[in-house]
Order: sequence, then C-alpha cells, then structure tokens
Amino acid sequence: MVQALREAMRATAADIAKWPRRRVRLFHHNDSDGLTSGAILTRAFGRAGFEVRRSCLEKPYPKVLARVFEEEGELIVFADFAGRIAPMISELNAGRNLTIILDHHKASPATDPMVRNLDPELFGLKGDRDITASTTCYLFACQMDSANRDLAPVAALGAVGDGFFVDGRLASENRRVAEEAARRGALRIVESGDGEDYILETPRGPVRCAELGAYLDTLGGAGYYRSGPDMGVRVCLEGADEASDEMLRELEATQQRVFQDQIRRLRQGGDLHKTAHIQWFQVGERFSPMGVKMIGVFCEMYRNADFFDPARFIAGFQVIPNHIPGFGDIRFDEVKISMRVSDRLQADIQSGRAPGLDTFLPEATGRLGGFSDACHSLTAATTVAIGKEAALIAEMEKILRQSSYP
Ligand SMILES: [Mn+2]
Repeated sequence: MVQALREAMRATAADIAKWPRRRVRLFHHNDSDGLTSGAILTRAFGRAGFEVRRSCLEKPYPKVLARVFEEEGELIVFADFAGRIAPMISELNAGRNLTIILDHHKASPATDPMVRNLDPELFGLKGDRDITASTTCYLFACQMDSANRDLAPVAALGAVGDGFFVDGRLASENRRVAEEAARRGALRIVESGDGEDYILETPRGPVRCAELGAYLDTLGGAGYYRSGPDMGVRVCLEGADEASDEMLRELEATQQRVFQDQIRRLRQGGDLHKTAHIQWFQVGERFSPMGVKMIGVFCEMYRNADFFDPARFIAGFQVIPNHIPGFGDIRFDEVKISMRVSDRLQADIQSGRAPGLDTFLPEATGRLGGFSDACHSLTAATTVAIGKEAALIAEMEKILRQSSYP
C-alpha cells in the first residue's frame, strides 16, 4: 500500500480509538462493493465496541447530507461514495463531527481537518484498477485492529463484484487482499481460460465471487426499498441461507415482471417520446419498490433492443421515493434520469463522430438546478425536480444543436 495512505489511515484509526462517544453513523453504497464495505465496517466498529447505526444509500444526495450534518460530536463514515464531494462535506461538517470517507471514485481533498478523505485516488492509486471501496475499508479496518484481517474474503468479494480486472485478474491492492483471503483458506484463486476465477469458501460450500457479487447487487438494487441491503450485509458476514435465497427469488421475479411490463409499454409506442437526438420515457413510480438504480439497469439491458431507435440517445426517468430506508423521510420530489446508448451510437461516440453523454447531460442538469453525480461518455445519470423532465430533454437538445453534431 502507498505509505502515505497507510499513515493517514493509522492516524485516523488512532483518533477513532480516542473518540469519546462509542457510536458511529455509517453510510454505504448499495452495490456489491458498497454492501461488502458496509459489512466490513459494521464488523470492525462492532468489534471496537461501537454501536453502529448503518444506512445504505443509492447516492449521497445533498438533502440527505444536510440532514446528516445537523448532528454534532458524531463519528460519521461514508463508504463507496463521497470522495469527490469532500469539499462540500467539509463545509457542512465545519469541524463539528469526525467524518471519514472510504471511497475509491475520483476524489477531491477535504478542506476541514475533521473530515478525513481516505480515498486512495488522493494517494496515487487508481480506483478503477487497483482498489475498491471494500479493499479500502478492509485496509482501514486492519489499521483499527489487526484481528480484522479475517475480513479479507469479504473485501475480495467486493473487489470481484466491482469488476475491475487487469487481464482477467484482480490487480494491486485488490489482488493482495485476495491473496490474504487465499492464505487464510477462505478463497481459492483458480486459473481460467482468460484470467482467474475467485472461489469463496462459504458455510454452504464453494461459490464463485462473481456469482455472489451479482446476488448482492440484486439484493441491494432491486431490494433497496425492501431491506435488501440489510440482508446483503448479513450475507457478506454470515453467508447466504434459505431466507436470503427466498428474498433473491422474489426480487428477481419482481424485476422480471416490472421490466416486462415496461417493455410492453415501450413496444406499444405511447410511452416513448422522441426529439431530434433523444428518445425518452418516464416510469414514474412503477419500478417501486426497486431502487432508482434500476432505471439504469433497464436502459443498460435493453439499449440495443428493437423498441429503441439505435440512432438516438436513450433516457429513462424514475421518481425517487421521498424516503430513505433506515434513515427516514426526506422530501426529494425529484426524478432520476439514466442515459445509455446503442452499440451503434457507442461506436460513433468512441470515434468522436457523436458527443459523449457527459458533454451535455451534466450541463443541462445544472441549468435546471439539478444534481449531477456519475456522468461518463457512455453511461450517465443525474437528478432534477419532478416535472422538469421535458425541460431537461429540451435543454440537452439545445446544447446538442449548438455543438457541431448533426
Ligand atoms: Mn465501488
């Protein structure tokens, strides 16, 4: 590990050991990397004698953060998100809480000494190659107490789940965690045709990490508003069982039913609106009780389907419920927009013949007072107020018209 990161983690772990209040407010993401991160920290803080109040978030929404930082004298931890918004968190925190960020996405340094941004991106590691949030949390947990080394297989599970490989193999810190898990007899690293397979030894026998990672993704995504993340964290620490299998089956059935209904609507044509460059649809609350990640999952799964025009950008809207499980009611009154492109448009974007989604969605969102989080050239998502859907599309068309894109 980079020496400076280890030192920063050690210093923060020492501050935790001296922290007067033995309780921690833990926020973590809902995908397999986020759930394993939440599990590792829940166990590590539990062992250190802390009461852990854990909440799973799909995103660190500003309205949630505003509520979180009404507190004072608390220990607050964010895992698998928030690295980039450390300056905003610093302003909200204003020295009043000890706040720790264990993320691996693009990061900005904190500006409040009481906010510790331990995102390895700030220490020369690459979050999309060397280290996941699960591995970051694991390394931090080991600084708290070397007994937490037994959590290496949970970290390895998150690393495989996030899907960053070099030549089909985990790399750098992620790889070292897998090797530690293997030394402990909890993981087998097996050569496969195009790299490596990672097999976890669980109470029910060997399971591929890739398979268990997808299992967790469904619990956390499709099950977000149905205690799926709680079940996911339990699976990370204790293994899958009949109850988690049953929940998975129900969630898969829900997803199947909801998606098929949406496909039928899109096929019938009435749900799909088309402008010069964009095709868009609004699922409202029909995807409930699945999380708002699912609008992105839907667009991703069907981006090449025949009910979409391969030449137009795809945009799906889903209403964000005014409630965060395990946290409380929050009036968002917002919709999430997820955008994807067909293979054909993808080739045009990659060759520079078409603009990437990140060149117009965040800009248009900003003009409407919305919130941009994760925007890349081929996948992008932001949020705006309910009712601004058509205005957002119009704003994007305006930007596209002003660019040289025909
Ligand atoms: Mn992650």
